[in-house]
Amino acid sequence: MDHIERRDALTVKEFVECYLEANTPVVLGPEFTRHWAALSDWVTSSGTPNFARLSALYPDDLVEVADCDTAYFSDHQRTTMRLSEFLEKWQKGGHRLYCKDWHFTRSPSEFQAFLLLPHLSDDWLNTYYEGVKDDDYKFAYMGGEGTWTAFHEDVFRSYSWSANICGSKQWILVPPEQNDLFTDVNGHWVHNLLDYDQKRFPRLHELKKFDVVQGPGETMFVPAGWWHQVRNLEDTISINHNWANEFNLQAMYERLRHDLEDVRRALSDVTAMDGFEDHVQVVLKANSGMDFDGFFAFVEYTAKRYLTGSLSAVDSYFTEPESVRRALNRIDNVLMQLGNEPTVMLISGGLLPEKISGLRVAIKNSLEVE
Ligand SMILES: O=C(O)CCC(=O)C(=O)O
Ligand SMILES: [Fe+2]
Repeated sequence: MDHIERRDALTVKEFVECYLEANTPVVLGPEFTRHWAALSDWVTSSGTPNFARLSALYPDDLVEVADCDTAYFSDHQRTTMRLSEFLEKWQKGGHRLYCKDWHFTRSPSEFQAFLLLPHLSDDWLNTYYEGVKDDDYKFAYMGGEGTWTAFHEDVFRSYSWSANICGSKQWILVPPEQNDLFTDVNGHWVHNLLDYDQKRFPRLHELKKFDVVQGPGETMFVPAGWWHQVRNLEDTISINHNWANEFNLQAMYERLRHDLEDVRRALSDVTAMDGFEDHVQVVLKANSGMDFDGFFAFVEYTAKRYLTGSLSAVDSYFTEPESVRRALNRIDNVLMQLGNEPTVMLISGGLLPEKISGLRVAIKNSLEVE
């Protein structure tokens, strides 16, 4: 692969085979989002943000705003304010303020800004978080020229998709398995690929990476484990989701296993304490947003949706018998690995192994019937 492909037309099956299975980025052309209400409603006829309309639609939404000139650990310093206040500051200019991770679909506004593309509809992560935790990974981002997101990998090794409502973004996308090149001796990764200390990251110039400019209406698909850095080239609004499904479930699990080892290493001087393994799980949840119990709950919720046929919100490709079998087999495979993980016997009062084997029996029965 020597460049990131752009596709103007693509069936769901093609998307699955060429990009999801292959864990390869792609930019979907503006045709895919042409009917989205946000493209006409959040934007003026000249293609700039419609500040008045946004303020009127979402008057009291609270948003997190990053100051892109002030680094804060691996992110930028953030404050919370009303959306209308952010929009005023943005119009005034002066600071590189970036409204990030705005959960606009949870706003009291009923406005239907977008329609989930069928290609991106097999979303286990948001289905679980919305169904069980009254939360989601569905966001809008808004900021002027020069606002940017530091180099990172997405939460839980999820996918992301990000569609520009107006404006354009420069993406630097880095294929997996290159962490050694961008991590310093203390295990900290580089903040800005375009401006860094060569002594701290002496091999960073060897990094294989892709540079892509994403225009208005285009949607970027970011595969699992691809690190990225993003910069707005003009006043830009985007809608994005983190999401996951059978194609990155294994990657999610491996990520959690890897994080578990990191926590265990960090706590190695208290290994002998009572309840050590449960303690590791508490720290894992604080660091990574999920522990093993949580991962099992996510997998169990998803498996039960398949077993009870509750898949109504997804494109029909994903509910074909072959797709369902594939998903259940992948779930079963990860459950097998989870069940073989020694820590699983020692945490959560020892209840997980039985739950895992019960679910595996239900999956096996269902696969045999079909
Ligand atoms: O648009 C941005 O600034 C960041 C987007 C991002 O990191 C993502 O969609 O995963
Ligand atoms: Fe990201």
